[in-house]
Amino acid sequence: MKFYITTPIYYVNDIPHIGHSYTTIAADVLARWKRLNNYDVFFLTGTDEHGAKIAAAAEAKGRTPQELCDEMSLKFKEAWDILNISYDTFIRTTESKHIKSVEKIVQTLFDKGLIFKKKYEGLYCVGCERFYAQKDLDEDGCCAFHKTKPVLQSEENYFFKLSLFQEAILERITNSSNKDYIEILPEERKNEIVGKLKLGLEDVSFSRTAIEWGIPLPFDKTQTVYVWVDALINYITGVGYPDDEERFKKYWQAEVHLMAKDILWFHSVIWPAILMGTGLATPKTVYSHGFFTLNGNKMSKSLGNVISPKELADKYGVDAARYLVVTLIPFGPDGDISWEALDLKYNIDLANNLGNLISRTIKMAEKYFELKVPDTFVELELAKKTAEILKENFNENMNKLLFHKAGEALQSAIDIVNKAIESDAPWRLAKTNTQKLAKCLFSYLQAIDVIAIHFFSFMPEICKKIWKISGASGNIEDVAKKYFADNILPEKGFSIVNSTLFQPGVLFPRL
Ligand code: ME8
Repeated sequence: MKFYITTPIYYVNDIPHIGHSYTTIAADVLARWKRLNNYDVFFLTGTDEHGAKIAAAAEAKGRTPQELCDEMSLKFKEAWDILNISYDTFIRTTESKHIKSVEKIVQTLFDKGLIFKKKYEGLYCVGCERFYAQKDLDEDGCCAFHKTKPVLQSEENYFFKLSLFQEAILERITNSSNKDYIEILPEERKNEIVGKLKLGLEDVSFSRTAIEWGIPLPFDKTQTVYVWVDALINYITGVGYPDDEERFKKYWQAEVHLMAKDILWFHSVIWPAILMGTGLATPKTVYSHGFFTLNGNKMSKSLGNVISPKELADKYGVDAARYLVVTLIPFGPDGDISWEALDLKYNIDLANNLGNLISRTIKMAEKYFELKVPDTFVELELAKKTAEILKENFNENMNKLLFHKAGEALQSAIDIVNKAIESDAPWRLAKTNTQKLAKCLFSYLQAIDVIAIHFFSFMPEICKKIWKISGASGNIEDVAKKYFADNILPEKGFSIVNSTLFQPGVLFPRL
């Protein structure tokens, strides 16, 4: 089965920060989880490079827009390399294949009579790259996301007959038995979208006359395609539209479009309408997580409180940073984060809980078994118990993108093994019952492997190391794929008896 997941494509006027990292890590964790579950995954991310905002940012830096795009898209790529993001394609909207894709969609809509010319006057927020009605602004007349006043713009533009799709979109997002059902999650955000949709849909401007930095309309080169239309189409270009028919047929529609709530409207209303107008399938799920603040403040370059992916990786290590960022606050609602909260979670979950489990198990092997996997009766009770709790509390939460809950399940699995060690009291068994001691060590190693298999999507490189500790055979990804397909532990556990335990060093140095 295939699974197509996307992140938003990020604007290149900003440097990659923890907000972009949050969505991208979440998408990566899900992509890796689905791969382990034997899905044929396609994972797309990239950069959004046209529009007034980018042109203005380039001008402010004395660069051409293309120079800025080249430089900044590289910064996003570097950030995703640092965070070990396993995307299949990184798309840029200035690529010729994307331009071709946009031209084809816009021309199709035009040919179908869904695009018409109209004079329009409205309040435009450059930060959001969209028009607002007065009623959508706060009491000072500012947009909620940028706290700036949109400016009055008057143009003759090409409009898309969005209003024609109101009923059809409402049907698709509210009727779960419709074969083209679009699931919008979380539920509360879906309700907001439904409420707004019921108030009516106005036709929307799809082109700009004053903005040169964009893709010219194929049927009127004096205007450029509205940047949001250009951007949304990336999701089909990324899987081969229009030239690579085979790939497109295989991967489109998207199983999950992931983003924050700021851009949910575009993804759950405008994008489906474009697709329906063109005659293409709509996405299956549109998932918007919350917006987070840093110590109660909005993150911004001017406040100087932006956390970069590199800072995160330097402080905690790449894998720990990935786990912490995506599990710190519940996935869905808004939340507040801080270095203090990240440090605390690092110490509790990783340095103390997981780190301690690993180091005490290795010490035990070293002290009593010359660092060898004991050759003993296979003892899998503890591994089975660990697997059971994960099956109940981890898998479903991962599939529902409730990463914080999946993280809790991992921690309780680790707790079970740590508690088993305490109640077995190996230091006492060493004096009284060395056979049982051998069985105990063997069983801890198998349980640790079960944990590593489940932790893998969050911390791939660390889990590869953990996998080696117990002398487990094969590579962790292949074994995990088999484990999730068969849903059963290998008869003799994962370790090869008598192999020497790998010592990974301190995995999570205490802060
Ligand atoms: O909107 N909390 O790009 P963008 C959580 N180019 N998520 C955050 C965040 C925060 N504080 N800050 C950023 C655009 N994000 C368009 C998208 S898609 C066809 C076009 C994440 O660079 C979150 O995913 O402004 C949010 O939706 C996205 O960055 C906005 O990125």
